[in-house]
Amino acid sequence: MDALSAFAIEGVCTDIEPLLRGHINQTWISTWDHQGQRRRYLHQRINETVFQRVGGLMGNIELVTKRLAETAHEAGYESLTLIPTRDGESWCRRAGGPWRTYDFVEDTNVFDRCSGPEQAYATARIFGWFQASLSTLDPTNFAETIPKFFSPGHRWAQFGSALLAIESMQHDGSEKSNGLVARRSAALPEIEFARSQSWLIELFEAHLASGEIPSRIVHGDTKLNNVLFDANTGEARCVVDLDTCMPGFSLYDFGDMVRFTAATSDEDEQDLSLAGTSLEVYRALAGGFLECASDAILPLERELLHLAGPLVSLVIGLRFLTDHLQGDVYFGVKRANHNLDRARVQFAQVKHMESMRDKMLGA
Ligand code: GN1
Ligand code: MG
Repeated sequence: MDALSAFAIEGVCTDIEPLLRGHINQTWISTWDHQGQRRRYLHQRINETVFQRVGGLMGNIELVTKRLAETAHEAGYESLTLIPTRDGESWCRRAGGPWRTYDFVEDTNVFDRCSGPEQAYATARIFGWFQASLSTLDPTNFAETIPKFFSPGHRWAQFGSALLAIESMQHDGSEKSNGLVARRSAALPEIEFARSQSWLIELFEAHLASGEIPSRIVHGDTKLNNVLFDANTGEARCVVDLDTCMPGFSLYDFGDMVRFTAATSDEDEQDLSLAGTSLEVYRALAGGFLECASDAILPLERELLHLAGPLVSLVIGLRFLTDHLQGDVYFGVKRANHNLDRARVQFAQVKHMESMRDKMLGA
């Protein structure tokens, strides 16, 4: 792989293997031998359809990794280290697109499902530390690499546009149009459910528009599997996937953590009787996050904490549903109706959280 030679790595490359994770970028791990020492690196080809401003994206990551390197040691964590190119840049363009390289963090485990409150607490603490560390950075120095990425109103508008597009292609008779019309008919219950939840979008939009919920640098993808846990001690060690670090709002990070880590099923589970949210895990997440990020949380945000999980499940569910209605143009899919299945799980979580709102409020 020609791209690897662009990075300032010493030694001889002895192995390259793909790492099949994530919905967006392509990742490989390489092994190098340098004077008898073995070292590994993580290389990513950045998806330019999703990240159209790679310079801005990598500029954000440079700011974030620099700041985290200053605070990680004292907090007992590690941060990701970018390996520069031989020209001293943080990324390069080679055949096939833009590339970057990180030092590989050895001896860690990644989990797609949370083992219980203890692991949830550790996850919330590391993401809380992450956010508190970045809270002193000026959001105006960061690029918005995917426009309106965190805006609930924008996600709502994209959903509406997908429905309108299907409406307008209804009678053109092409195979593609017929397929999308059929998708809409089959997804009517989900479309109706989404509409019934518009109040949640409006509530957050109003607070964001008035500035009562401030703009902050967030992680933007606080899934449990974006935390590396030490293989020996089981402790949370390092936050990865810095692609969506950009101006957003604190409660998005908390809500995304609830959406994924407190989920009682896989994100693409087809048996909806398994989908839902664990109250016990939710409580552990709220406790850990408030302990570590509290300096960065305003009283209003504290008041809205219990609605952050439902909001982000709804927004991500809308994104999956919108992608399904557009013919799977954004998220990678591995089977028919994959995005619809994902949307259903998110909406089941919204429903479940709605049914235990009082308990979440008291957490
Ligand atoms: C995408 O590719 P991955 O798994 O890191 C998406 C997130 C979603 C997530 C849902 C840039 O993240 O916003 O929450 O899927 N990333 C982007 O699993 O859209
Ligand atoms: Mg991600």
